[in-house]
Amino acid sequence: MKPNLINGEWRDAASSTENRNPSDLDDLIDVFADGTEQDAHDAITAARAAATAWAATTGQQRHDVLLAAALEIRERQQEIGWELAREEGKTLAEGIAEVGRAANIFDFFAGEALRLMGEIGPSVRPGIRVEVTREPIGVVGIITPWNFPAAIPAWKLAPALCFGNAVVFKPAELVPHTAWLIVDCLHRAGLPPGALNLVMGRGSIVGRALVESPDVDALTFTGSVVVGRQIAQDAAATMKKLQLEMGGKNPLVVLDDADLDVAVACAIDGAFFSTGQRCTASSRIVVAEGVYSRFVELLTERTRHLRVGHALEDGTEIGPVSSAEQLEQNQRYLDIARRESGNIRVGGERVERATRGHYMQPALITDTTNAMTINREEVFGPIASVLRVRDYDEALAVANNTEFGLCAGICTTSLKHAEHFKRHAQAGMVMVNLPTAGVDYHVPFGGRKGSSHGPREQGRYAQEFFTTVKTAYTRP
Ligand code: UN1
Repeated sequence: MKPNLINGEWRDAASSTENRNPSDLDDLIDVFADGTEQDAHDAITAARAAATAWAATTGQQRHDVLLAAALEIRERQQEIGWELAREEGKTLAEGIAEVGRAANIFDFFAGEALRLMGEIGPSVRPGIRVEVTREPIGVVGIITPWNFPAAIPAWKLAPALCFGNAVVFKPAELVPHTAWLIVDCLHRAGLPPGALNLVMGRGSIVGRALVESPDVDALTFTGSVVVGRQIAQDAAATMKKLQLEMGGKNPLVVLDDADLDVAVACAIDGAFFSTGQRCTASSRIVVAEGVYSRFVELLTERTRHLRVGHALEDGTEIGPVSSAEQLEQNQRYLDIARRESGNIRVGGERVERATRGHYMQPALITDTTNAMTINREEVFGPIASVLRVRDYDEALAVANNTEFGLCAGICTTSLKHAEHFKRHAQAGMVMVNLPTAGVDYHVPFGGRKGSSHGPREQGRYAQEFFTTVKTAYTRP
């Protein structure tokens, strides 16, 4: 059994959960401890006890720990990337790239531990000096999703620790293996006992304990809208600081003047890579009528030939869906789309491969309107729909007509439309002639409307959530 890490010690649990490879259900990766409510409370207590000393370390000490972890993760990039792809089902190339990204994030935040600066200025009153400084918040709870088992933990753990917070980390039930490997690297990099605790287990037990505990000062969560909303409600009782990253229903606009090769490549990557299991996925492809037939034809052909297979096999472009539940959900959304008179132009069927896995062919749905369920709710699978519009103005209106606001993309060669779209897309991130998914790690990440709540993640902006500001007045 892979144990939890509580107060610097690896602790087994009374029960454990099997973790299987979604490309090959006969491949048992390992069994992982099911954290109990008591484990969660012990981890929170340990974090609380460790927080003061960890906050008092120098930036250099925190830098050194994070850099050591970054170096080990980078050195083991192939191995951990392989394990990630085995566990989550994204392709080996995607798994390896994601682990490289995680290493870069730890490296970046190692530096941020040294770069944290305050402000100093005169008071409005004579003879008084004002200082504005940032301090750790205390104990941070981290709850991560299954679709980026290395990168999302990295971009929450690294800033939490680099700014001097103690952490209790609960990874998604589906992907404890990658989380465990990363925590193991951090643990051996020299963190004091209690500064980082790992409690694997159920959201309804471990997650809930983190949300409800008055000893957790801040909670950062990436996951579904339903769970995010529930967390916001439940966390209100203790008024903890919250950062929630939830769904997307991201539009990719294709205008008449787009370079169609670029547009098709953006749509394929944005909609289907990582098996479409990204909150940044391009799930609504909004196409101007002048180019509609040609674009849809090209996209259909490219989608038809995407090679679905075992994540670890050479030549696989699209790995399996990560779980049976997710596969069911994808199929349910296809049924709804059919009922609402969408046309499944290509794909959508479950397929079999040499090993038992959750395979499905990516689906492209045409003849959809923005009012259909398929264009309102996040599916989180390899399913994209196409919406036909007259021109740019209608495209922008359709793009913004959603409860979400994470990313918005546009493919155009018109500077005027690109600039207008960057300014008027109601989204936290805008991409021009690029897929909506796949972002840098040194700049802010996050959305608007129903997609996000609280300060941005990543880059310099991460300090907004992971520190608290103090204003000090001095009469010398
Ligand atoms: C990316 O597109 O590179 O859950 C990152 C997600 C996002 C991360 C996307 N929080 O899909």
